[in-house]
Amino acid sequence: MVFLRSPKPWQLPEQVVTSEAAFLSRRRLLKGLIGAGVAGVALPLTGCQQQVITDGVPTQGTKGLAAARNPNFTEVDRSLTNEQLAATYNNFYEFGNSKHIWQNAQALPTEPWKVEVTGLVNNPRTYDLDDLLNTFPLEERIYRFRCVEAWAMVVPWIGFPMNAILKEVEPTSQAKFVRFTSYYDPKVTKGPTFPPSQFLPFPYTEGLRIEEMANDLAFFAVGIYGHTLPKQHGAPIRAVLPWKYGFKGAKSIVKIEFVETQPATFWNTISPNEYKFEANVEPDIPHPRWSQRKERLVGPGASIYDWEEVPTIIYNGYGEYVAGLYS
Ligand SMILES: Nc1nc2c(c(=O)[nH]1)N[C@H]1C(S)=C(S)[C@@H](COP(=O)(O)O)O[C@H]1N2
Ligand SMILES: [Mo]
Repeated sequence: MVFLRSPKPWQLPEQVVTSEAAFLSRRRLLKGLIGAGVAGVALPLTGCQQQVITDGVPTQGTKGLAAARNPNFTEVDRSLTNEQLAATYNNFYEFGNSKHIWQNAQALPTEPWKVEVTGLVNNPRTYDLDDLLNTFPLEERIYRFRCVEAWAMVVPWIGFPMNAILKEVEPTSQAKFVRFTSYYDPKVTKGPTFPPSQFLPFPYTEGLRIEEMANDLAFFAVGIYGHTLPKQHGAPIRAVLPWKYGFKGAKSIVKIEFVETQPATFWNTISPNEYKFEANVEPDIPHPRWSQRKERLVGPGASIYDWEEVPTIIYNGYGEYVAGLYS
């Protein structure tokens, strides 16, 4: 069955929300295009009149994953996001700048897959897909998930703590930061039609301080909702950092690199004032274009237009784990 909806303007997420994409179309890209000698480019309108939501769960190609739930992360103060909503409302700029990229993302080739762990480490390693699923004990964790755009979900991830990789590869004392690089092949990850990819700093990269990576909350997810990750969620492995804004959680990671100085990252390169390297969830620090005091929960109803507004919590509710990192 297909639901055709004509939401009222105030219900349109693309208009309420102030997206990461909005900045691109407004400023940097115009500048880029003008710099490239292209004049008078018309910007596409972002508000769409109609949304099509199909009710087949878009998780084709996934396999069941058994994992015990970590008793410390069994529930939070809000209900789990509907799986189908989470799988059809994504940010993955490699496949476009709308939330509705899940079909485009099926082009991502995930087998074979290799993750190279390199840089300032004693034991560099390369993991293939099998290694990622079998080397470390997998566990399930229910985490709050907060995008800088002020929408939020609650998601049951399956994976392992980042600390497990730290123990294997042993960063040297010189290593102060880690950098994650996402899969990028312009023939596959075509990026948004507008702005064109060549104006974006692909491949997508993100980073952390080593102490942040060693924190118990920092997680590599290889699964979600009881199965391997669907491609749109960043198959086969992505970072999950629940006390930070969602953009820190790089998807479809191919490289983990230990470095001495703070690495350049995708959003921070595009707009350093709006997307800080640290990017902790902090209600009192507004994004330059909107407040962060409240967030909109996606679901738990049947459609993305059932938004419930709730107050944003410092460190997304994980202060007992991470506040010490920032004192
Ligand atoms: N490679 C890559 N990783 C990415 C992004 C992206 O565009 N490319 N978007 C980020 C943002 S802004 C968010 S909010 C989350 C969204 O994850 P989800 O689609 O699985 O909910 O992925 C993050 N990781
Ligand atoms: Mo985001």
